[in-house]
Amino acid sequence: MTIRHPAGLPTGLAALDRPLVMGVLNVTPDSFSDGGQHFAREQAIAHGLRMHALGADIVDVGGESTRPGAVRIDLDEELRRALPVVEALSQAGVPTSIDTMRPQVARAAVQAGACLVNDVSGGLADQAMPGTVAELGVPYVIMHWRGHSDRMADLANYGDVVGEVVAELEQRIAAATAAGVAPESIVVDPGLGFAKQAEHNWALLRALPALIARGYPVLIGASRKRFLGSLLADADGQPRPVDRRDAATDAVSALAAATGAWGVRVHDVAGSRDAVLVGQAWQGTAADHADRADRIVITGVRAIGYHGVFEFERREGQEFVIDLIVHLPSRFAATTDDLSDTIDYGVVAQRVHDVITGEPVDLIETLAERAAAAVLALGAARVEVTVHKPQAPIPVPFDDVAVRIDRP
Ligand code: PMM
Repeated sequence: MTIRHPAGLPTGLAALDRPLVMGVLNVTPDSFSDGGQHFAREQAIAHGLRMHALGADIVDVGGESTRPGAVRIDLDEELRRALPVVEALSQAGVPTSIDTMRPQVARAAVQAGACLVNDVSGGLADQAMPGTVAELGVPYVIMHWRGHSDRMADLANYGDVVGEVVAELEQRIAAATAAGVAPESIVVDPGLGFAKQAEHNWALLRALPALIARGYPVLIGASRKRFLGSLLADADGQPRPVDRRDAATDAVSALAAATGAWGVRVHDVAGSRDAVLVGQAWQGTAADHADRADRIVITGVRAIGYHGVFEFERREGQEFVIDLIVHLPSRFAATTDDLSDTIDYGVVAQRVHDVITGEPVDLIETLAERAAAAVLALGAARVEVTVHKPQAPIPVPFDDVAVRIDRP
């Protein structure tokens, strides 16, 4: 089961083979769920450490509230709130991300130890953000966003919410890559609750397989949001209070993990940590997702080789034929039309041809293993190799004999 992590993630996190749990740490007086609770610096640091101990893989530090209706704070205030917390947690060995729309905050936070930039505006709030992230070389979460919190309720107008959100995310991805962000370092987030009504959030969650299938790691931020409160409304129609939405959040985390999400951004870290493991075990969809990878198929790469256990095989040689299914690590080339985003099939065929004509071995298993290693070395995520030996010394009539392997 493989999770595709964004490039640039610290090795400790990139080694995880399960969806990541990102703990929410709002160093704000007014965020909708935890606003005010961790506003004092020492409290915020203590809460970050606690979330890490409970299983947060990353603690997402934000100094500016994005709750519906929130008004912006100035740059200095955002820096004053977020930076010391990022710095203290990073020094304590807790991986942190910075939740900001401002490139200046992103830069200072990464310099203080943050390992990822979470930009809820996906680069729309400040055009300098993607270029800054490109320079910083850290993963970049591009969230779907239409405007600042004071006006986002008015922007929740969609004909086809899934189509529009995906198209708008693609535009932000294009802007980010044009500014130098590596496509491999991008994570996308549908931005639940940001210029979205409850029905829009549910439509996006139902469409999660399609979003994941576009090839970018996907982050989901449903935690304690209003659409869960209205789903769980009481008999009088009163929404479930914010502090009693964690079980519903955990359910979203499990389902997101089962669908193949890269990570969940949550307040209740312990619950979601369990939930993502359940979701992953339930479906094994990371493997399904890998099964949907784009592939290059090459059949019939042939050459004379001198492989075999018999002396005459080593002396006279015979034809070996190799078929390949090369699973690509991403689907980028299908969108970018750029050869550098895929593996050149001419190079693949040449390397495999070289294996056939190369150093003799006894077994076609060994030949298949060498061909697989050569293809994996070109950056394939997985390769299926079939080596045929149609003139093998088999003492009865036969059409073909072959060995098929699947690596890694
Ligand atoms: N939601 C909030 C803030 N930052 N970042 C990402 N990537 N995705 C989200 O859904 C998201 C976010 C707002 O809610 P909060 O009060 O939980 O921080």
